[in-house]
Amino acid sequence: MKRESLESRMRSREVFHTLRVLPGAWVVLRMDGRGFSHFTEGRYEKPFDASLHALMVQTTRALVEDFQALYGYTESDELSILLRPDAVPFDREVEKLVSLSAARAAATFSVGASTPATFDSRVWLGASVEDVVDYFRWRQEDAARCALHGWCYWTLRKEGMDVREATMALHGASVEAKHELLHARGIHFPQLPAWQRRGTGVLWSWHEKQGVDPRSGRTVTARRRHLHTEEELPMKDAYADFLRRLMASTPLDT
Ligand SMILES: Nc1nc2c(ncn2[C@@H]2O[C@H](COP(=O)(O)OP(=O)(O)OP(=O)(O)O)[C@@H](O)[C@H]2O)c(=O)[nH]1
Ligand SMILES: [Mg+2]
Repeated sequence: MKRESLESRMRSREVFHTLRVLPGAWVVLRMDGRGFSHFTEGRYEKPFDASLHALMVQTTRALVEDFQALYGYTESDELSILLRPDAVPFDREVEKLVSLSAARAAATFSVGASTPATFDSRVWLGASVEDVVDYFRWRQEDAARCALHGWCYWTLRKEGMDVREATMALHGASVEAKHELLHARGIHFPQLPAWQRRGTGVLWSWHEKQGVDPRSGRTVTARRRHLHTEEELPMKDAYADFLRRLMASTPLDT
């Protein structure tokens, strides 16, 4: 009797454990590297480093696989995975979703980088396909804005400006002025790698595989699913269409 009451009293303090994401909602989990402004210092090329990007892609692929997500997207030190409303694991428990996604991101990244790194994770809920389209367009716009700013800032820093001078020089500068700043130095922003300006997608793709049926000895064709990394994502309206097509696909297509 005493044991039971201790058990239930202690369990009752797990106040967030019953919290679940809404049934029927699209779920995005977004993970972000903790303190990466500092972590990347002296380790990775500024403003962009292909090896850091490769690690983020590897981490995104691991999350898409682990959570059987419909889509993964990464830019800078963050990644998002999209879960279908009817395919949210862990019985939609918020604590499980955020803790296990952050843990998986940190574990995958850290093993790849051979040094400990941590990620936070949060839940975003979408009520409709168009909500989800807006979410991913928002993250892609963030990627584009940060890439342009980062390129300008580090170009000025590498020319000898200190933090304050570079920050002041870019304060209030328009998008056109930033493009011009880079152009004057021979950097054509639209020609920089797409992953830097648009981010990178991870999605499932089907291929056919020929094999021999051991019982009949006949050649058979089987459909196999593999993860595809899309380094040349479309932008704006074309990206919205790409996302709508993805969400309209049946689980068998993806
Ligand atoms: N050197 C380098 N840094 C990068 C690269 N990609 C992202 N970063 C850095 O990662 C940081 C990401 O920004 P935030 O997530 O806002 O900052 P943070 O320091 O991680 O802070 P919290 O996320 O709040 O913990 C920025 O400072 C970027 O400069 C890269 O390819 N190379
Ligand atoms: Mg971060």
